[in-house]
Amino acid sequence: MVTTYGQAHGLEVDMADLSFDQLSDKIGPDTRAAVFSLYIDDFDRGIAIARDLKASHPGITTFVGGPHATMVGGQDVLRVTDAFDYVGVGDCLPEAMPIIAEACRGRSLPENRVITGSTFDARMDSLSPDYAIWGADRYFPLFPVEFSRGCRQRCPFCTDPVLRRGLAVDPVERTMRTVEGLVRRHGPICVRFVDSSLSSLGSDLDVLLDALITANLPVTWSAFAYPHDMTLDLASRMAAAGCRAVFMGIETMAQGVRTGKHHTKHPEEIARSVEVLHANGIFVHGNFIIGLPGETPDTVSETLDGLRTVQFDSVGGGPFYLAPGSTFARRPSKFGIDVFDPEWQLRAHQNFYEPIPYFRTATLTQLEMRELATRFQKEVEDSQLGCWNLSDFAVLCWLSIGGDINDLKRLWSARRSDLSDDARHVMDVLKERSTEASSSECRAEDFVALATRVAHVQSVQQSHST
Ligand code: B12
Ligand code: SF4
Repeated sequence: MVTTYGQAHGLEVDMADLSFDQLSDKIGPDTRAAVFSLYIDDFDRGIAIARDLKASHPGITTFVGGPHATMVGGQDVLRVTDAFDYVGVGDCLPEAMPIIAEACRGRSLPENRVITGSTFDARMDSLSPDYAIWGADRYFPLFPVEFSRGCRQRCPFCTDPVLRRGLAVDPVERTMRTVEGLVRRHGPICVRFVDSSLSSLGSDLDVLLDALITANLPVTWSAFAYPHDMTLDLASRMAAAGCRAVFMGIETMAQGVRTGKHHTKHPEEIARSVEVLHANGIFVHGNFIIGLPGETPDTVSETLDGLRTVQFDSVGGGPFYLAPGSTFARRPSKFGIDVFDPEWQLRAHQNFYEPIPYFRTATLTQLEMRELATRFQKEVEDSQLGCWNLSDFAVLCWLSIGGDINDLKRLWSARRSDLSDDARHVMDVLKERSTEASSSECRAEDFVALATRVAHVQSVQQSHST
């Protein structure tokens, strides 16, 4: 969306995906602005890159926006760092892009360094995303598409319902135009619907599914889904419309753990939803959070026992962390959460990977949550309760190059030492264990070509062995 707005303002835009690209390759003598779109997990790295850039190119104006800046708030981002000249909060591109354009044209800029949108109510952008900036050499032919913004559910650990108030749904014709345009340009494609909970969109989703089924496009897709929504009829229409994988936030299978999710009170919904999805050939990743209020070592065991009765294709997750802006963060004491560091929200991005304890629940410290999360992963792997953390995103990457899901599941769970060098490298990158794909010797298109060869070899080997 940032590049779409930039181009619509007549700017010459180049995009650096820092998983693969070097920012230095994108900075030229005429570069006037660098615009960062960051999440919590890459906020620290974004700050470091922006700071280096400002030191080496003092004439460049830096901007930051995205969900983390929105949740922390503009003034607080400016307290955290001086690496950014301007901070965009919320869905503010219509307001921010004229200022970015002024910076590019070397004109004077406003004194107020925080740019906010006209509303925090959920709204779709008036411009449709322009994917043309992505060449065929970008990465897998997998495209993010937004059909809605906001979330109908209100899980207290999550910031999706807080990022935007309410829910906005794109007109189905516009989403279909986006998908049809991608197919015209790229042929068969994979689409990752980025909606917070696509399955919760009720009649709007029905209309989209009908349109996809009628159009019968060569599109394979995945999405976030909510177990309570999942009926046999919905699963079969999703499959008919091209869905091959879903990501379901289960969080826990134990009673008494605070998720705010319907299926925690009605655990039978979990098995039922996996069953109807499997009956329609849809891959199911179940995601878990270890340490939500009410969690104890016994509830983790209860979840593991539950997992022995429900066959997820993939199980993933990690320790609970208090997220800036979430309902838990707004009223911690109501949920028995004790916060030790009054300024924790300013340090949340630094605490993402190596947390210095900043809170605890009534039942667990953060250290205990991490230990339990490690135990959880080990037990899932040792007892083969599903592939560990094989999300729908990796599944779509694999499908997009003609791979077979069962081959991927086998490679994913194999011992590293049993894999060929090529297969090991591909798995490491898909598992985000390796950043080698980002080295200058390995371009995105080379990595995709390697993954395609590995997928092909697997399917040949499988057909020989059967
Ligand atoms: C789809 C999705 C994913 C997908 C795809 C991610 C991807 N990289 O494409 C997957 C499943 C892979 C994923 C992974 C993760 N995600 Co995620 N994800 C989402 C989700 C549901 C939608 C994101 C999206 O594409 N929205 C549509 C775009 C257009 O909106 P947007 O990015 O917010 O941008 C708008 C504004 O922010 C603004 N804007 C954006 N950039 C800029 C820049 C400037 C300068 C300006 C002015 C404005 C601006 O303009 C846009 C509107 O036009 C959001 C929740 C949500 N509903 O937004 C969570 C969300 C963004 N994810 C989140 C997290 C934590 C993660 C992970 C770190 C989880 C983990 N523990 O590993 C990883 C990190 C992945 C990564 N770094 O790439 C958090 C971020 C919280 C935070 N404080 O940053 C969110 C909010 C969910 C949550 N409640 O926890 N995610
Ligand atoms: S966890 Fe999922 S369903 Fe719950 S509020 Fe967040 S996005 Fe919505």
